[in-house]
Amino acid sequence: LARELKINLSEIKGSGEKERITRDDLINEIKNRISTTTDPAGEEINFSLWGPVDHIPLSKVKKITGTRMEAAWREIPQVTQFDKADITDLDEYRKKLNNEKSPIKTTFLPFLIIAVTHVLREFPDFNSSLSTDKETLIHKKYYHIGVAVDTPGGLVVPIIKDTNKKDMSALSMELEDLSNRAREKKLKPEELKGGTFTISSLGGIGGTYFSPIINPPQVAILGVSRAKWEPVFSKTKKTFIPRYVLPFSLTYNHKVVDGALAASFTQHLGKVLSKTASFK
Ligand code: CAO
Repeated sequence: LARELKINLSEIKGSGEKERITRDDLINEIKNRISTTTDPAGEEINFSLWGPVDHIPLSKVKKITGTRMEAAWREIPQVTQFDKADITDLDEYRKKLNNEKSPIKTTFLPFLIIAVTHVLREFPDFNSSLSTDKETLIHKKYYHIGVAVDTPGGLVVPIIKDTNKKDMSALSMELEDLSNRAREKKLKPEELKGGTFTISSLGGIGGTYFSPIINPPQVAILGVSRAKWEPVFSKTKKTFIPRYVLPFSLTYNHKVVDGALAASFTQHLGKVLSKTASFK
């Protein structure tokens, strides 16, 4: 039978006496090959037929995130608006803050949180949720910003509450504390609830633009990539000048927000980030 079906017996592990390959072993192998080539109803594919594999169980966090992301992807009509901010002055200011013997290092995230909170106050639709019957938009009068933190166990999003009431150093300290505890799996359940908007920053790693997925019941999320020096044309100087430019993306629920409003949001965010006065 093996010869007729061109099956190499050395690839089959025998279950019979002294590991002999039985007729049943051969039939099981044939069934396995049929199911892997046709995969009719999402049946498990036997990848080891084509080479060695390892099976690594998904962490609890990865499984929960995966289920939530899958639901968000299926249920929300989401669009991503890409934009850039000139953060040359902001970067100078950040370096100055870090040189002034500040007890804690300031990264870009606290600036982003302040800028986003400022823009959310002017564009309340982005700080909202849809009611379950999808007929009412619930504007939230509080600003609780979730920050995506990459941990060995998977992605965790602790919430910084009342960001409109906190200054740069308070935000820096809270951010450091929350991201450390997220990595040590020491966050309390209530520290992961009640977020009104999320920031996902991959700027420390690299890349130019990505499309983050909305974290329901929120209606928008900001994805931040790595700033780079770029030649920008100056109308007044009539020449290109080097500017430090931050690429960012805003994914929004198109049931709640239209493209024109999303583009206004990102333009406004770009302006806020370009002025150091926004942070003093
Ligand atoms: N452009 C250029 N440099 C940037 C930057 C940006 N947008 N963002 C951060 N950096 C720099 C920082 O300034 C720092 O450099 P210096 O040491 O020279 O100052 C360095 O990159 C590392 O920053 P960081 O990433 O550790 O710090 P952060 O405050 O920006 O971010 C945190 C903290 C918790 C958000 C981050 O560690 C993290 O976990 N990011 C991953 C989030 C994620 O996985 N999102 C994807 C979700 S979808 O799967």
